[in-house]
Amino acid sequence: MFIREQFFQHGVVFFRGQSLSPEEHLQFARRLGRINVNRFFTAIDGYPEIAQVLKEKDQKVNIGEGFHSDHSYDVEPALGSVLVARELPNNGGDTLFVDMHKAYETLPTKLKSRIEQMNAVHTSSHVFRQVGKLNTGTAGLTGRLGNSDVATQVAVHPVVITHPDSGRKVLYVNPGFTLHFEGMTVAESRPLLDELYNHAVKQEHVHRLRWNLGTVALWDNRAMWHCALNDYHGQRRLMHRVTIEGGKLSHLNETDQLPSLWLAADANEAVYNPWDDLNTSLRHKALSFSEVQPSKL
Ligand SMILES: O=C(O)CCC(=O)C(=O)O
Ligand SMILES: [Fe+2]
Repeated sequence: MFIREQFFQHGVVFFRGQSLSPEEHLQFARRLGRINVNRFFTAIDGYPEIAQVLKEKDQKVNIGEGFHSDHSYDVEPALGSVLVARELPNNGGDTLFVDMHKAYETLPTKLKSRIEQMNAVHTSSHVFRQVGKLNTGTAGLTGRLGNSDVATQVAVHPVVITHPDSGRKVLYVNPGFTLHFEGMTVAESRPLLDELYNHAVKQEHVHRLRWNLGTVALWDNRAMWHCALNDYHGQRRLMHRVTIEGGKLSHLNETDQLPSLWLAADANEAVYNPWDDLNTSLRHKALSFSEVQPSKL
């Protein structure tokens, strides 16, 4: 289908002025693959396959404020998601997308060859196990994210993947879920990860989506990062998300080795913080550049 081609070419596709019912939302997503039921997100009433992405008026924390690729901690990361805007603040609440195919393409040749054979370890625990701790009443994530006890996923993926559908090379590390390079500690991995992340958020790789009611975004998790701006305190924002199952990105996770054995000695102390210096500066850098409009159908 035409949309599929555009989707794999651009990594993200936006549709304006839609009025999808929850059933139509699911039907559209099913055209691209099987539905993934998210372990951590609260579902909307009556639709276990539709995750609610919500920030209430009196809440300060939103979902997805740091740049990330959903599900990179899975051995078979999700293909992508279809997000529908149901209730929006009067201003703010945009979503940024970073084209990781372009980020790879524009890396200096020396850096490309340095990372070509490297692998990276991705986990869910350093992100979602904290949700319990953040559940400090309405200001936290109570009722929105849960199940922190099943945040045990560990996966190792090549730093440069060949995209299973487009066949193009993509830089596949992200500030949310990538913990360290294989064979290096979290601390040792920091400088190179930071260098790659700072390169990724350059002007020519960033798209900014200003939502309207009924806007639908379809993004490819293997080819894009995204980040939900949290600049609308005091207003409600409600999105519905349907996620589509993906597949393996390499043969790396097929060994008999227990996933936990990939983990570096300092992996358990790692705690994700979307407001730390790195994540804050990546957002600022991307924002100062983000007037580039995404391709539209
Ligand atoms: O609310 C958004 O714009 C995106 C939030 C997010 O990270 C997600 O739905 O995966
Ligand atoms: Fe996300």
